Amino acid sequence: MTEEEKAKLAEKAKKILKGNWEKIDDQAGYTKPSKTIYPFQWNWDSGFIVYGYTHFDLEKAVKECRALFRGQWKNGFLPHIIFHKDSKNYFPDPDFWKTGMGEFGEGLELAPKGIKTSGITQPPIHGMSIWHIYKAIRREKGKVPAIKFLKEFYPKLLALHKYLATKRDPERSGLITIYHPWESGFDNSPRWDEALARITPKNVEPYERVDTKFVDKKFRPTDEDYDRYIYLVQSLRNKDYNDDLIYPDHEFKIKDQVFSSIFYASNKRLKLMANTLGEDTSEITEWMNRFEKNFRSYFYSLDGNFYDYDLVSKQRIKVPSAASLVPLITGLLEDYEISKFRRQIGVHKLVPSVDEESSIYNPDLYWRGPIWVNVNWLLWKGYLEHGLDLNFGSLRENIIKMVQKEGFYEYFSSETLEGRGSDEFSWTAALLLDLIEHKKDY
Ligand code: 9WN
Repeated sequence: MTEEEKAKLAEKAKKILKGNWEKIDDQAGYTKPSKTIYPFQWNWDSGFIVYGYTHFDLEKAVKECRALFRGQWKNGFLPHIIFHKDSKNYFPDPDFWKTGMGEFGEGLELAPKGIKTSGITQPPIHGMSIWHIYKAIRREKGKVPAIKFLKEFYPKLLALHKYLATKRDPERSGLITIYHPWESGFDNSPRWDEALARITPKNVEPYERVDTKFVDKKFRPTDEDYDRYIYLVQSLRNKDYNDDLIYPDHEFKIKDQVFSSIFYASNKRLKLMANTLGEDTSEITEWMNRFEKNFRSYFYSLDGNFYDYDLVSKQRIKVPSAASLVPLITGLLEDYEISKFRRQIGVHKLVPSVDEESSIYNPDLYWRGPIWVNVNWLLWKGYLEHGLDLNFGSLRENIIKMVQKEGFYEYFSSETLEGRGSDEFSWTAALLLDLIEHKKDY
């Protein structure tokens, strides 16, 4: 690809981010993942999106984080959606989540006042992304503004990590428990099939899906999936999103290897932030030690692959998927594991969300086979985390080529590479920019 072609592609990416931007006030704003199907601020999308802004509009990167953390709850929990503005184009909407209303109508104590949010979270990538923004501010504007930025966000991040390390890990394993497939970010991944099949949705309120108005139903989760998604939200809502009430008998409780690996990678940066600010690092070190001690005993199977661990069935979920490669992001893997991962890369030399040889693989269906840019970017980051070269495994080059040819889609058919889901998708644009303009984080 010529420099001129790269520049042209980068311009397109910036244009998409600008088009999906929503100003809130002079201090904050956010980027809708997509103009049509996802009209609010999403948690892990924002983490990916700010990587893009660091390459051309640092102020927006900061404003995006500010908007996101305005939705943070008093216990540190960071919701997966922040509904800054109204829109009829999404279900479940704030009226369904009812995070502002406790059982006795007094309002949920923990939820922030005056801002509507969902009641579940998403992979905590913000230690990574906030450290990345800090480095960019330091490079471009100097030490003083960079430290000011860290001082604003470090306490918020620490509160989020403390919440995860306690309420979502009462076992003190260093691995994080999710309550809902949406918390994984890999919604209808076959990783969750068995756990969902055990659940019989009861008393599901009548609801109407909106997603299928924008994207062909055959590329989205099924109605049976949605019934379970909604049932699980109702179960959490019935307990006022109170972890102490939820944890003992919630029906979907999984130690997610992607979520936990991202948590570890974020803790690495959180520790660097603490050192930079002269803060105590003992708690963060403890969370990292727990992960290092336990991630293999929970996730690593004798067949040589990493899998999620189901706390209800007390078994590893042996589904061959891209998630098994994401522990790369921790930087803790051995050389032989990295070479094994390379052999699992698909026909287009990009990693499909489910292994191509598996009987459940579907090249076009959402998280059940298509190629996602964020997942491949995470794996590329994982290579860098192990000190490998920027172009190792050609992932970087192949993601760029795919987007240049097919467009900035939400996901891509892993058979034909054709774009699927929403077009002008924000994280595809942002991560493409990051791949093109890459600068070292450390
Ligand atoms: C539910 C916004 C989000 C992503 C998720 C992706 C999809 C939502 C949905 O879109 O999930 O959170 O309605 O399908 O699976 O990873 O954060 O882009």
